[in-house]
Amino acid sequence: MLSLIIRRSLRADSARLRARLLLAMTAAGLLSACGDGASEVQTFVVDVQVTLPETFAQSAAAGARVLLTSTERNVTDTVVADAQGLARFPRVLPGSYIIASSLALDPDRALALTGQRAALTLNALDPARAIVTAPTGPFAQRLSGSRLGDLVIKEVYYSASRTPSGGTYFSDQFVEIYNNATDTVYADGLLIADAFGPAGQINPTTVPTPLQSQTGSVFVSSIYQIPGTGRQHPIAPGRSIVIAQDGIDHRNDPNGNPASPVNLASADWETFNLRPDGRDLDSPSVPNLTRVVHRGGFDWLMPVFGPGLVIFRSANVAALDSTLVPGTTGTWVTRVPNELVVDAFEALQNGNSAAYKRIPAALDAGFVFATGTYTSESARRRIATTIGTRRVLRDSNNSSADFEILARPTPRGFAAP
Ligand SMILES: [Ca+2]
Ligand SMILES: [Ca+2]
Repeated sequence: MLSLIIRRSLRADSARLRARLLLAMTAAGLLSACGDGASEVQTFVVDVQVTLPETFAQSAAAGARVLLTSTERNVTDTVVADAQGLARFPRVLPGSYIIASSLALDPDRALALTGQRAALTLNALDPARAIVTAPTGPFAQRLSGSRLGDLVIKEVYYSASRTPSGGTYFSDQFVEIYNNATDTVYADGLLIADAFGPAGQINPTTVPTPLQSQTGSVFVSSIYQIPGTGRQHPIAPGRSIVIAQDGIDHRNDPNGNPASPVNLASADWETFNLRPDGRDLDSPSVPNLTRVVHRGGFDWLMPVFGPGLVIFRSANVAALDSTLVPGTTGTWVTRVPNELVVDAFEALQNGNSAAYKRIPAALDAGFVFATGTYTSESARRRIATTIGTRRVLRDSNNSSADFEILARPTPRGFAAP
């Protein structure tokens, strides 16, 4: 019967391929004489063990589709992996194969495995696997795959601090960006910007931004960018980067505030606004973000009443539209279309400030607020679940639900320093 299978499969092949296969079988010493004079060839049991990415909650890729394709015969067999992620091909002819696996996760299964409710397709490929002797064990296939845009704003310390004598100090503000995905994400080129508009009824004449009605875009004042050529600044799953306004130990630096809650001397980046008067401090130990557009203060200052922030990507940030804010004579903003936004965060002055929202609801349906200004409070994204040691942060595109206000910031961590 086996020889029949061989003959049938060879019939359609060219004489050259047939010669190659027979040569391979001879070399492997696999030919044996048959009673009718035809040759019978040995076949192998081939097992493929499919596993999920290392950062997932389980290892076995149950239900993965495994495709074994003969490169000589251009024939594909498909087997669905069992509950242990094992796919067994019972009769494999000697030859060269492509082994490919795929697994489509629906939102519920993705949630259980990754902590995020979003459909996901995983893949693995072994493009050239020679099988000329009986395998001694299963061939391993490790699936990989990730959604795009899995960087999230993890923490925003905007309220700033009081000095021991009761003065105000805001150079210790920072933003932390976290890789909420299951694969490494590169920060290269990531853009960060602050939404234009007041955070609430700061004074009796304050009105919400007139750009609120344009819900398809975020209108931003200053834009800074993480440098890099594409793969220079990896962020591993469950890790983060800290962007300081000034990358110094604010508690001990002569320019700092002994009552500041943070040491940012080991921040990953700082915003540096080069000015003729040198008023912004350039910490030598912390690399500077690229200043794309700077409108406003002597540094990239977040409103202590509450900022709206976006992180976004654009292949050509210089080409984004700038527009004059209606009702002003010289206030310019840059329009960032919603579809470029990777994540958004909004804090407003207090619980009655909803009318002042600057971030469109499609990107962030809520807002968070501190008890006041210069309180050292920090807004941090809540933890949705923990898989292994990796925290998966809540991301429902609603800062009201996703963030909580902490009494003290927790840069690059989850415990107070
Ligand atoms: Ca700075
Ligand atoms: Ca610096």
